[in-house]
Amino acid sequence: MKRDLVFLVTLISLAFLSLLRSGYPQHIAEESCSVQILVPGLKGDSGEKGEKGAPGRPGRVGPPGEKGEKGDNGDIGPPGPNGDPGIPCECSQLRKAIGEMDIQVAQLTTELKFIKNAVAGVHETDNKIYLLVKEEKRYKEAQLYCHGRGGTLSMPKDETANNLIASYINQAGLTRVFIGINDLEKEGNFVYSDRSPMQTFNKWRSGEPNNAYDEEDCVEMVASGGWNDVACHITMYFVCEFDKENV
Ligand SMILES: [Ca+2]
Ligand SMILES: [Ca+2]
Repeated sequence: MKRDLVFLVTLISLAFLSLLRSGYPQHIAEESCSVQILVPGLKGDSGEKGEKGAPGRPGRVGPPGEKGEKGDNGDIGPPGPNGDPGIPCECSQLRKAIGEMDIQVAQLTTELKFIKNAVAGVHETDNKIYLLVKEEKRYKEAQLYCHGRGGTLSMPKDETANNLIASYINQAGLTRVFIGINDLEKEGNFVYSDRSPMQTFNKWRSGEPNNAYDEEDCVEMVASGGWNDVACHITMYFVCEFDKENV
C-alpha cells in the first residue's frame, strides 16, 4: 500500500515536470496537483444537439377498422370489341321452304276462319245458302269476300228472303249488316249487287233512302228487316248468299 502511494506520487511529480517543460499554463498545473483531482467536477454545459437517430421499428398491426358504407356505382364501361364473324348460312333452300310454309299456314288459317264462320253462320233454303260473316268490312271488301267464295252480298228480292236474312241477324244478336244493294253507279238508282235492278219489292225504312251527307250509296239491313242507305266506307258484318246450284 505504501509502495502504491509512493508510485502515485512519483507519477504525479513526473507529470508536473513534464508540464513545466512543455510550457503548459501554470494554473492548470496547479489544479492537476490539487486534491480536487480525485473528486467529481462540476456539471458541464449542455453539449450540442446530436444528429437525428435512425427510424424506429414499425409498430404492431392495429385492430381492423369498421366496415365503410357502400360507394356509388361506377360509370358504364366502354363497349366490348366486336365478335367474330358468323359462319355463312348455307340454308337458303331451308329458308325458302320455311317462307312457303308460312304462306301455307296463313292460307290455312284464313280457310279455317272461313269454315268456322260457315259452321256458325250458314243458313240454307231450298235454293240458297246464306252466310253471316262476323268480320267487320267496308261494303266493297265485303262484296269481294263473298265473290271470292263464289257468292255475292245477299240480295233480298222478296219478303221471304228478307225475313229470312232478318231472322239470321236477330239470331246472332246483331243490329245491322251490309246487304247487296247500292246506288254507286247512279245516285238514287238502287240495284242489287248482281247489277239486277230493284223490282217493286223493297223494305226501305221510313224516310230512307235519304242519301245523308250526300254520301250514302250502300245499304244496311237492321234487325227489324228494314233497309237504310249508309256510307260505303263504314265497316260492319255482312251476309253473303250462294246459289245452291253453283256450290
Ligand atoms: Ca246514294
Ligand atoms: Ca240513310
